[in-house]
Amino acid sequence: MSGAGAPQITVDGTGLRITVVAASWHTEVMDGLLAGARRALAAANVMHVKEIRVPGSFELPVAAARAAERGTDAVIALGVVIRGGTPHFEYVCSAATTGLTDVSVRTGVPVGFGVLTCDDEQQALDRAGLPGSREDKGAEAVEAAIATVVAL
Ligand code: DLZ
Repeated sequence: MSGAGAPQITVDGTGLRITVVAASWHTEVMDGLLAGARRALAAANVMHVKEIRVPGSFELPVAAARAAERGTDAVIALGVVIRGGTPHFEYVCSAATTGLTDVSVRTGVPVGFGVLTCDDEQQALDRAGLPGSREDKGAEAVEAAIATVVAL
């Protein structure tokens, strides 16, 4: 984990089934988030991984809901929303955050929140887990979700 006050956690996901739901907007950043999530899943010894791609972050909650209802130990939601010149940013961010929270609380399936909500592309690249990035939010979402599964 990274950022002020973030805990250092080590997770073991042996035997868990994990579903990654990933949006497709902002290809370079998404490739970094996905690669970070895959690295973290391998490091946690998770063998059963399903990946579902959707068009945008707005579509993440329905994909997460379907995965949770079909049976998975945790969902990792990955997306990138970058502020533009219209209020669209707020609507997509709100739909993704509220929707994913609702799925998690309603189903009891932990959702790792790996959706970047950024003012510009550089902020997203800094957090994408790419070479030169300061942070790896895809990996952090995996660690948080597995830690929550284990805690519950
Ligand atoms: C329409 C749109 C815009 C403008 N920006 C983004 C973005 O930065 N990140 C993202 O994940 N998705 C974006 N979308 C697409 C919406 O999430 C959604 O896919 C469309 O509104 C169609 O439902």
